[in-house]
Amino acid sequence: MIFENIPVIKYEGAESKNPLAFKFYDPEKIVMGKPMKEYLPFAMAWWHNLGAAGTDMFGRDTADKSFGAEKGTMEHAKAKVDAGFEFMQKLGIKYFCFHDVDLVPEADDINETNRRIDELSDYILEKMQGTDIKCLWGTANMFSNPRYMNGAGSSNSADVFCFAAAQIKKALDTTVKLGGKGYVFWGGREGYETLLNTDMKFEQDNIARLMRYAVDYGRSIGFTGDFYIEPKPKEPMKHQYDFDAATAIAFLRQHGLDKDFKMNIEANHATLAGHTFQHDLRVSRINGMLGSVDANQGDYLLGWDTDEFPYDVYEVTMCMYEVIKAGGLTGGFNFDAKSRRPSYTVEDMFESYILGMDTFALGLIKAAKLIEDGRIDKFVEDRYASYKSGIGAKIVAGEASLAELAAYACEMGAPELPSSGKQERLEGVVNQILFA
Ligand code: XLS
Ligand code: CA
Ligand code: CA
Repeated sequence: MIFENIPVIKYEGAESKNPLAFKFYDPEKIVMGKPMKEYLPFAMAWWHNLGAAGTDMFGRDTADKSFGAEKGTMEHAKAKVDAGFEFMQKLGIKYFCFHDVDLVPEADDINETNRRIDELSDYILEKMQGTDIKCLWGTANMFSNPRYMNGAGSSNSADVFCFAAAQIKKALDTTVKLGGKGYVFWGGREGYETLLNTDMKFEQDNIARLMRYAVDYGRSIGFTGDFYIEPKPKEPMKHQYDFDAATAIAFLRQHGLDKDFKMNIEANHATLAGHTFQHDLRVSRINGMLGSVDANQGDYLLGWDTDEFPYDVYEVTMCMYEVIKAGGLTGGFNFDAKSRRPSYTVEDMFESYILGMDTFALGLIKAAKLIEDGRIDKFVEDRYASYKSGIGAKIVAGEASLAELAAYACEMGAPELPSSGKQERLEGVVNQILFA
């Protein structure tokens, strides 16, 4: 046992003051006809939970994530597996997500890296037996190594493009081996620093080519899950091509990739794009492209990707509203989040996940209430009532002509003002649902 002093985390209810207990996440509790755990397929992010130890631009690690082994060795890679499985089992988490190089230390030669990945994924498979833990999605890290300084699919170097292909192939093989439901492309460095040296069209076409090669290969080895784009507007690049959900969806359609891909929406990325989390979820949902969620939050005072554990119940309620309306996720909720640097203890690892899971449980309960209450949905429905009959119905049916609409308007003189948006009333309804 690695986390000897940590018990199995149980639901104790809203009155509990035990930091190592759930206050709201009650996996069997029925919400809108289904147990909570079915609405909330949580996943552990290998890189943050088992890797990130607090290093930032100004200082080194604060947390000890050695798990009793020497970092950079295969023993350490295996210790991370042991720690990860004990962690997930104690919290009742059923999924994990990984990058290739989160699993094993990258070697100088890719053949050796691949051998290590095989050895480690065998070990993970062994660990999976007798548990109901599975892989949610895998991905390849095509942004950390200096070779990717100009991106992977968008690199000016064809050799780097091929290296990326090799990493994707192995990450896909491993995802399939671990029964993964999805495969993620996060843009990483697929963007540019200056247009003075950039052929934007060529780079975007090449990213699509890399994705097409990946889809064809994935399908050929029996991968039936979804590929995901995870939009992000900037960081590390000044401008990233997968700016937001709308941009990524248009890109997929332009390149004929929209049948194989969906969105993996990360809260902190949506807000970096100048949207709310709910906005990017809504854009994905109404386009039938909402696949999975990277569950975290940003800081409204900071302009970068802080990957904080979500505590904002308002934001998460709106997320769950979109998820329920979408009929659930085919993917899950991956906590792409890290404890703050001064929260460096083992207890903090668990308390961070408890916070995130409780926040999503609350969000689910409140979103269900919002829908059952019906006032918001009814208001939106009624707001467009003028399109239900008369000239409005004709417009929607596509049976009018511009000349006919113009004649209608000229006869009318001037339209009345549209009905009030009642924003403040609706905001009050949400507060009432959240706090009454
Ligand atoms: C970085 C991204 C990354 C992806 C997976 O900002 O969130 O961690 O989720 O490559
Ligand atoms: Ca992410
Ligand atoms: Ca992020």
